[in-house]
Amino acid sequence: MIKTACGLDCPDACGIECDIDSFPKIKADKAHPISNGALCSLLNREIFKEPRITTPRVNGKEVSLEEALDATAKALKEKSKVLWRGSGNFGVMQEVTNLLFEKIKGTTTKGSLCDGSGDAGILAGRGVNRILPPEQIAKADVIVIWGKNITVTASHLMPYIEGKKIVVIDPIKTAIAKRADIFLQIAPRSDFYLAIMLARFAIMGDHEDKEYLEEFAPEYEEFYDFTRGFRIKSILEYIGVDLHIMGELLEFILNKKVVFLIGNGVQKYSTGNFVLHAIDSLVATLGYFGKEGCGVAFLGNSKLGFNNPFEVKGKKVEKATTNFGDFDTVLIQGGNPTESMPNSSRVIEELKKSKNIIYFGLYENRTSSMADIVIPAKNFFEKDDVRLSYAHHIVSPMRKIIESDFGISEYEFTSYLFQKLGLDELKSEREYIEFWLNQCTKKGEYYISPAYQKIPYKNGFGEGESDEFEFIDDFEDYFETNKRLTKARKKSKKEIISDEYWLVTPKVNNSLNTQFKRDNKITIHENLGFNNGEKIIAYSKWGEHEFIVKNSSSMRKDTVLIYANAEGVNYLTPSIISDEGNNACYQEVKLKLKKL
Ligand SMILES: Nc1nc2c(c(=O)[nH]1)N[C@H]1C(S)=C(S)[C@@H](COP(=O)(O)OP(=O)(O)OC[C@H]3O[C@@H](n4cnc5c(=O)[nH]c(N)nc54)[C@H](O)[C@@H]3O)O[C@H]1N2
Ligand SMILES: Nc1nc2c(c(=O)[nH]1)N[C@H]1C(S)=C(S)[C@@H](COP(=O)(O)OP(=O)(O)OC[C@H]3O[C@@H](n4cnc5c(=O)[nH]c(N)nc54)[C@H](O)[C@@H]3O)O[C@H]1N2
Ligand code: SF4
Ligand SMILES: [Mo]
Repeated sequence: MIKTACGLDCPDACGIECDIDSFPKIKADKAHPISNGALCSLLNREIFKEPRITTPRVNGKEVSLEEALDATAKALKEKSKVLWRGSGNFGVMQEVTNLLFEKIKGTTTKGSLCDGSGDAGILAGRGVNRILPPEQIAKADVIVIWGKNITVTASHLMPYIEGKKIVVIDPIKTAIAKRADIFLQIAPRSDFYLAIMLARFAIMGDHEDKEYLEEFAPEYEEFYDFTRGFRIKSILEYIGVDLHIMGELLEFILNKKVVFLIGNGVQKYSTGNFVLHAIDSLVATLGYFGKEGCGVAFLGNSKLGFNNPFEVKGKKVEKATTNFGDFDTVLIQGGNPTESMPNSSRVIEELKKSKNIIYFGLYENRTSSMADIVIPAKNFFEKDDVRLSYAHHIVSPMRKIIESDFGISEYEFTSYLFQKLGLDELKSEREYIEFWLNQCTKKGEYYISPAYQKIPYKNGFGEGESDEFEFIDDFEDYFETNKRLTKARKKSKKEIISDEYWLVTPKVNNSLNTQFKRDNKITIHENLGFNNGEKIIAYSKWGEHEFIVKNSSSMRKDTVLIYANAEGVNYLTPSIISDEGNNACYQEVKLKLKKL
């Protein structure tokens, strides 16, 4: 029996037990503090059903691995080259290819398709983005699940919230919303205002934690002034809630142990950083940082506290809006940018301009179909690695379970190209893996991240825990009608245009981003006049695509849902970057729908 961990980009980072003789039958590692006895359907089923790329290709012709790698070496000698890495595998050894790009003076990327704006908002307030340990979630009385589809995207957190009072804030009536004590089905992209209003009402009612604030966040009066710069009535209308429910919600979370589980949903906007900063400012006002059973759990920084041997300097371009056409050679590793990046038609046009597209991955997809060179990768059962998590502090060795007779690991790939291009020797794979693990503490058979703190922010904020919390004091938003919501700006009567719909694009059960099962559905409010199963065109100023209608009573009338794995969804999304954090803004768009 060998223990390893799931490498998919998922916060749970479950432990796995494998018996080499019965592989691919695998089991959850029952002793692992997070996997609590069960894996999800992706590991139980989907991953083993998915056809792999087994043979390398150059210009459409099947070749040997050596020929494909030699063609890669030649392409990497071009003047300009970029490495665009996705998050198909969350192991730390994915990043070893950075060392290659450093040596050949290539470009890498900065920013994120995922959580960059939220992270920036957290850094603005707390100075450092620490993970709230799940055991603190377990000690809370009330859990506020805010823009996080926990039953789908972090199912192993479910036991931690069992039996607690639940508040859900989401434009969609999700499975967890159906079980919530309070559910606010707010308008998409209104979370900033909700957080600001809650903080304002809390201070108005004298509910701020003065003792805490004096010590850890003394600028709270300025923050109160900031919250008063927004118009209550028009904001509540915009969010789609009334005063009564705001009062009820506040009552529900006062003087208790409260954990806020914040998901990606709130920050897929240009203003995503402001949203997390506003939520954190609300939480600080209530004195809910640094206390047992309290705090905010967003997607944490899994590499916090580690020395990363793969961190390189050099030129970097925005990951979410990379202009592939600026480069002679594009190496795409562990990602599917023609489908996962926003504004697909732009991405495809840009890629067409590049001379050499190299795709290094496991599965065929639209990106592999465009590639000049295709290199099959090994999956995480076929190579050694180390798995960190963005939701807890367990660090798991990922162990090679089977010897695969095709494909190449990222370490072997880098090592081959180092040799071929006459670069210095790499350290051995084992040395890198040990370097990561040796930075951890050991607890029984598991490793714990060096960033682990039982109660984060207990002694204060910032890296050295000696800083104060910085409240939000600034907000800029140029999208849509939001301008009318600040007092300083002219009031306009313009209402939200009724035949334009907010797009929400959450994750779904049987896929992991664009890996595994895909669909082409659009879920809409049942009274919009479309029939179940009907084909429609959804379009935005960025592009259009055809989808199949699914009517649902879980939707708001002003919102449509297309899952993040849906084929074509990113033809509709904008290639813009968040105000801070260099993040993609998938939901900063309104759609129109037309019958076919
Ligand atoms: N509309 C919309 N789009 C979104 C999102 C959204 O919410 N809405 N979410 C965004 C988010 S949060 C994320 S994280 C991104 C993810 O987007 P990407 O990072 O592009 O990830 P995937 O689409 O899952 O593609 C991963 C690919 O990695 C390859 N792969 C898997 N394992 C390995 C390995 O071990 N080695 C190598 N070399 N390759 C491997 C597989 O072939 C797979 O096709 O998508 C973003 N796209
Ligand atoms: N099964 C499965 N699990 C996954 C993934 C997957 O593809 N499949 N992907 C993994 C990855 S890469 C990531 S980043 C995480 C992300 O996991 P989550 O953080 O849960 O993110 P999402 O699923 O994108 O969206 C979460 C919720 O936000 C809501 N939402 C959308 N817009 C808004 C808004 O404006 N305000 C509010 N309050 N809510 C809003 C959506 O309706 C949805 O319920 O999941 C990971 N886990
Ligand atoms: S995808 Fe997530 S929930 Fe499923 S086995 Fe992997 S880590 Fe666990
Ligand atoms: Mo993500």
